[in-house]
Amino acid sequence: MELDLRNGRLSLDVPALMGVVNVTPDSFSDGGEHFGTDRAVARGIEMVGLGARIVDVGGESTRPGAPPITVDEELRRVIPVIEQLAAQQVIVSIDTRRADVADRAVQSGASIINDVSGLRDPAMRSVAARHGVAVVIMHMPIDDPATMQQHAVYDDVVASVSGFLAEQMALAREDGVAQVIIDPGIGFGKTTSHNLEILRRLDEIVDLGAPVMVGASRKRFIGERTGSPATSARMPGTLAAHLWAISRGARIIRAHDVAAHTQALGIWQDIAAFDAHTTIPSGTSASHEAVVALGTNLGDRLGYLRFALDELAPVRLVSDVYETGAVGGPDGQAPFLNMVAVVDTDLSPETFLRRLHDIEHRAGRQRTIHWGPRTLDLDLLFHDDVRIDTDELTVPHPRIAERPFVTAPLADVAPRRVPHDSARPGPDIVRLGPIDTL
Ligand code: HH2
Repeated sequence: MELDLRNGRLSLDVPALMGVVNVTPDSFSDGGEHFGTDRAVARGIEMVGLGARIVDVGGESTRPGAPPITVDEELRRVIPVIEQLAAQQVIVSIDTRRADVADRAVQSGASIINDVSGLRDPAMRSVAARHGVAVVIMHMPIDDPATMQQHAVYDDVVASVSGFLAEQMALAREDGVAQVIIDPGIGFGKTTSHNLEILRRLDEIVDLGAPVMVGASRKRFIGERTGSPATSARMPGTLAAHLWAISRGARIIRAHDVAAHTQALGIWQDIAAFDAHTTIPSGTSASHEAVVALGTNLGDRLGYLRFALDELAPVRLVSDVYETGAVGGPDGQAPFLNMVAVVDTDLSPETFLRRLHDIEHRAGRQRTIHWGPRTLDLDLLFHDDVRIDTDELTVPHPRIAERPFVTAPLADVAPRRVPHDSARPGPDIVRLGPIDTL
């Protein structure tokens, strides 16, 4: 499962974290913390560093009782933040109920529209269709946060929510919206019992077929069940709700506490990967996405590349092959062949790295001359979006931006991962074409 976004593909094979940046003075969860453009941008960038793959930017609080704001005020809050985050290759979603705000936000670089009113407004559907962006359709019983709690009355809350989401999905598709994410709207016009029931039966919403997003972060039902009124004290309950949701098939988690979620999801993932027969629900996979750079300048260079790709299988994507002048090392080295592969693996970054070394070894590489000629060099560029900096391993690979022989093939298979400050490829980098044609 993946989203095809304007700034690259976002795989949902591994559940994705969406970090929340409310550019508001009054949100129930983090009101005032990120108010002001600079603070909001800095928090968004920080969240990406901590493992968020999407940053959700909102300018209007949906808390019951929050004072309404004008479209101009909402634009003034969110647009500069979106522009600056998008300029740094961050995948941004705009959390708004207003088509005009969504339109401007997408023009400023947002690639997902998160509409808590569930795309009820036809103008919102037409903005999404016109720009070809993904949308989050969220359930709330009426499009009015001020009175939604008075409408928390259902015969069967899961049936009502699923029915609404199915209808809105159908309308969205009729109107040409390309990609839809669905969200049951935890806490929106729902009592504590409703929220618990929705989470318990989340698989019924997953069965609708679209990627499911869940946002239970710091919400009131957690405070109510745990007797911890302060929103900032609700993280443990939030993690429990979100891990439950993932094990029921949720693919996107909207959260304020990104570092804690990255750790929790990582461990969930590790456990799931160890025994694929027990904890992984159907329709999900334990796979990680590893991005590997390949290089060779000695002997049967194409043969070594083919050997490596066979060993790395299953390989999801391969770049073209590039011939590149040697950088560093002794003078007069032969040119390299370089490529980049995106690989599915259940292994942790450390174990995967050992596997790369083993493949290099079996390709006859002698680690004698530093930066000297080599039959096969395999570098781990990325492992999902984790960040590791130990003596043995640094991911993302620290020298990607300064190596055009890496960024040129990387752009073929994972353009969103190319650092924005990368050196430009020069004339000594020649695209030879797909490996099957060489
Ligand atoms: N929850 C909130 C806001 N937007 N969007 C989706 N798709 N799903 C959610 O569960 C969701 C959402 C409420 O949380 P927060 O943004 O922290 O508060 P506020 O609306 O007061 O700004």
